[in-house]
Amino acid sequence: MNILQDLEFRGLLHQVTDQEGLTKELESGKVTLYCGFDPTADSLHIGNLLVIITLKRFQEAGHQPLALVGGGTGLIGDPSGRQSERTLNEAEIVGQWTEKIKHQLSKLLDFESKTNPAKTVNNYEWLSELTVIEFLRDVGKNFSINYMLAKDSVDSRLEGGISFTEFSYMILQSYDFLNLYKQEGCKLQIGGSDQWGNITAGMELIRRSGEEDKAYGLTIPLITKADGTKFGKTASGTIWLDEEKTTPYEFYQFWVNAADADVINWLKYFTFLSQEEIQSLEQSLAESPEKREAQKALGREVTTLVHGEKAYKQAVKITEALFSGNLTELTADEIEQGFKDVPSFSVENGADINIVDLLVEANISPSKRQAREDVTNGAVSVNGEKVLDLAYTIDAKDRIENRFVIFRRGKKKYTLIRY
Ligand code: 383
Repeated sequence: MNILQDLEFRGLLHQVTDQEGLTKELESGKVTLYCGFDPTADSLHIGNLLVIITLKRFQEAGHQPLALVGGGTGLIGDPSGRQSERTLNEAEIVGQWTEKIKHQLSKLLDFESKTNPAKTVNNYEWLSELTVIEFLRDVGKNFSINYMLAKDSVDSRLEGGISFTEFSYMILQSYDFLNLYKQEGCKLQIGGSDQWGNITAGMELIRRSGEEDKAYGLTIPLITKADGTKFGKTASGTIWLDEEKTTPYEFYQFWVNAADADVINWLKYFTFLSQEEIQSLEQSLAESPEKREAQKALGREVTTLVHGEKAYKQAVKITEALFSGNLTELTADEIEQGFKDVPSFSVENGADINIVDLLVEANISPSKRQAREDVTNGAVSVNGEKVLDLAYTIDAKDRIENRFVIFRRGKKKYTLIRY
């Protein structure tokens, strides 16, 4: 199976220019391809992950990926797929985000390969050197306004309004493609379906610049969820690739909670499991959906890819501890991850305190009377152990690594006491 057939099997081929020509090109040797990422935040998120994984698939098939960070374009703002004008971020901030994103990308592709190592490039390097005269005279002359107005990214904004800045964005992305074509022999640009207009504009610029060889474009589909809600967002917000913003445990939870109707597609999209392995998970899903084998495999593969084996194992450990209620094995760091979304109560000085008093003070039980009742009824546990003694004192022995005590009232209501 060649790379395009593999992408097709996975449902990853949305649009491609001259599939036949590209197939020949990919079969006749190493092709250099690129995808760009604008620093619009301090981290990439799972909306970017699919195309990064697609770059990885090309690399595994022997081709050479360039990951472009838009240090220049990030200062301008891509109108593609957006209903309204972006607010510009400070240049200094964009510079910091560029470095962060470059670092994230460098962990996801193989930069050590002897034959086809990945490379990161930053378009600030050449865009910041382009003078306005050159831009208008040499580059802009290749774009007709009519052509630009017909692009979705512009057309869809004509009514609501679009600045000259965002209107010009496609020219910059096109110039990148031309530049990488000349400097790196890069013949293929890939991206999400929102990037089709920008990618084909770049191909047009390369053609008009009288370059001999052809350039190609390929897009992958926008991920839609079976229930119609937006992919990559949960109640607690965007799923980021930065572990400081979304902990590996939360990241794992996102995948493990995939709906039955989505999970097989996501296995195809986001994992390197073979067709056979995916088929057998599909069978397991049909026969014993309650085992959630497909979801667990998805969680394992994607979490390991992004955060590594150790973080994946830790995420499973936290999940199991929370499920069984047996919390004694968890370290303070694991508690921090697993209980991020649980209400917490901070205690300034770690003085010893009676359990009933603490239940009231930390708003776990609404009143002293109720707190007593909760304890006697066996509804309260401390670090996973039921406490029935009204005279019990919470002290150093209960503080996990001197930082946390975990309370549970009833079946599921957790509160984290922080010291
Ligand atoms: C900049 C300069 C280039 C080529 C591409 C770019 C970035 C591009 C863009 N991409 C999105 C982004 O950065 O805005 N103009 O947030 C997203 N991508 C990828 C994929 C996606 C797109 O980073 O569909 C989702 O992740 O293409 O929205 O020379």
